[in-house]
Amino acid sequence: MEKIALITGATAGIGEATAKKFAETGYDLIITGRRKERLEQLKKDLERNSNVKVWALCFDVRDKEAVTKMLNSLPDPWKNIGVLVNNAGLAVGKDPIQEGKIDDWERMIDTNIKGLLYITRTVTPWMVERKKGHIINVASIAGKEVYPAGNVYCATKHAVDALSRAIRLDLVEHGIKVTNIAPGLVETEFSVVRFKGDQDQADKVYEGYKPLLAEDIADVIWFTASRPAHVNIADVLITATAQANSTVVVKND
Ligand code: NDP
Ligand code: 8X3
Repeated sequence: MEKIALITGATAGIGEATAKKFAETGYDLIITGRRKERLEQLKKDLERNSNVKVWALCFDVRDKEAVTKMLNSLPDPWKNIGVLVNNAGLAVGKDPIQEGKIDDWERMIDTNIKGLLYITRTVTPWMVERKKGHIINVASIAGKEVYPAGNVYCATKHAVDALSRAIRLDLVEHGIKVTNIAPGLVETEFSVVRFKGDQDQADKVYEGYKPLLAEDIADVIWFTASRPAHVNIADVLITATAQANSTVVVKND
């Protein structure tokens, strides 16, 4: 196997689009997520359409033991991961701090920060050993700025942004690249998850302008991964043309 990418959160949105993009360009893939049926279907589709090998691992990134056990269960050739895309993540709720639900906060902290760390801690020693690899963290514009009622989600993405910079410092001497990807508003299942299944509330986030699509971010992730060995793209902020920052979006209505 020449090129292997591990993509977390590949059952939907940006992760799924990234898996498709990498498969089209000849990467064998390790895809992860909690929804087993979607993972298995994606594995079948990728193998059929792109003639690559796909390993599907179903686990919750918040489960430290599961992360370690599942990744360590990979056969040795599959541990030669060239690109790790730390994408699994979510927002839950959008409440001012005094009304915030502590369970929501814990889900975001456990998924977006701790989950990313569990994955990274398991995979990086394999990269260090080979003196080669690329870690791509999907952070957010919410890791650059804050917005009203974004409090804990923004804090988790600021943590991802800080980790991208810190991990780069730790791994530079081992020849490992680290890229931080900071998307603005992307129409995926993100808002349905954030608003706990309320599709109408989710739809309103993307009304009146053309939001980014998951494929737009997948293209950028792939671009950063496909640069020559001596080039590292450290940080990319991507928004819809209608979005100027976290709080200014020009809508037609
Ligand atoms: P989606 O909800 O469409 O996809 C999220 C993915 O993360 C799913 O595959 C989901 O898989 C996985 N995931 C969530 N929680 C867990 C968990 N505990 N364990 C394992 N996998 C998990 O959202 P997006 O594609 O939009 O989000 C992907 C990343 O992009 C996130 O980190 C998000 O914060 C970030 N982002 C999104 C933006 C947007 O506007 N959409 C903008 C900026 C950043 P499953 O449910 O099967 O476990
Ligand atoms: C997702 C984008 O603006 O909803 O990270 O926080 S935003």
